[in-house]
Amino acid sequence: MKRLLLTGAAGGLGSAMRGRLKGLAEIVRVSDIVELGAAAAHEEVVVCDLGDRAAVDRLVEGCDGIIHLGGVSVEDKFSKIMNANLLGLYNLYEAARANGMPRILFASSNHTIGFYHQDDYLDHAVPLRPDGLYGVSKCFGEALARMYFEKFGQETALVRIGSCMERPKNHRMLSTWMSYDDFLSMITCIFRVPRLGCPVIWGCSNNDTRWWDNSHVSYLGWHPQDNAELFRAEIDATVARPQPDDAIAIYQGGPFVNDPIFSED
Ligand code: NAI
Ligand code: 15L
Repeated sequence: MKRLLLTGAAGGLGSAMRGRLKGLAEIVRVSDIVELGAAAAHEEVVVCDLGDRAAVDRLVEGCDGIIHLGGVSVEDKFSKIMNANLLGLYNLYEAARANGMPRILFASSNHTIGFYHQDDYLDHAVPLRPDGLYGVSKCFGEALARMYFEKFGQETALVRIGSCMERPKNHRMLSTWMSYDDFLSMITCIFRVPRLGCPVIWGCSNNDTRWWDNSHVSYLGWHPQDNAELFRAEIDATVARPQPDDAIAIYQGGPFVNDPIFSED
């Protein structure tokens, strides 16, 4: 691919993936609303607000693929979620439609289904059960992407990421964790498969206690290699196990189910 766009490049996941994308495209255009530091030799740096339609049009121009990580990533005021995750996503899809419909990886979230219990095993077709306004914004994103696929053929991978970080941090993440290496191999599969469509893909490693079934996307050829089980002894020794009646121990969305609706004041 000639030019790959990475949004949210200054964030936790974006900055971890930024340095790993070099082999995927000749040029990686990295973007965020905050400063991103100097561009590497293979990079272009663009600072812009996803809520700014004209800026997003310019951002997407000339890109052959998009990894869309930018946006509000936890529960927040509706106005903040609305700008980045609702308006921002609409702006991105309209820009893509005007610029040759580059394939998109949309960073959705397990918080689209956070009210399922941890003893539920989910496939891609289960009804949504978002655990807050943030989760609802990711449901909106999945629906928007699906509409652009049905209407225009715009391809998107709807990646419901569990917990993508260096290592799992608590007992829940022994099920939800996805390693950076596994995310990178997923990204590679998504941009290399001849026909992607618009599938939901569960974003977790090959964890012994995972809750999600990815058998419907075997055509991607993605085989996650890491397993959070390696960290169980360390987590048992260092992290207090939650009480059985605590949301963290009951719901797939963990603590997000307890978040309030934040006031605009
Ligand atoms: P993060 O909050 O660290 O990074 C998000 C980035 O988006 C930030 O750098 C922020 O400045 C940028 N951003 C926010 N509003 C913006 C706007 N209006 N215009 C342009 N950029 C804006 O989040 P993280 O952990 O890196 O996650 C990346 C993506 O993956 C997010 O969309 C998040 O919802 C999703 N995700 C991440 C998971 C994880 O385990 N890290 C789990 C599930 C989903
Ligand atoms: C998410 O959607 C968040 O963006 C991330 O910060 C983690 O909290 C993750 O889910 C999770 O559920 O662990």
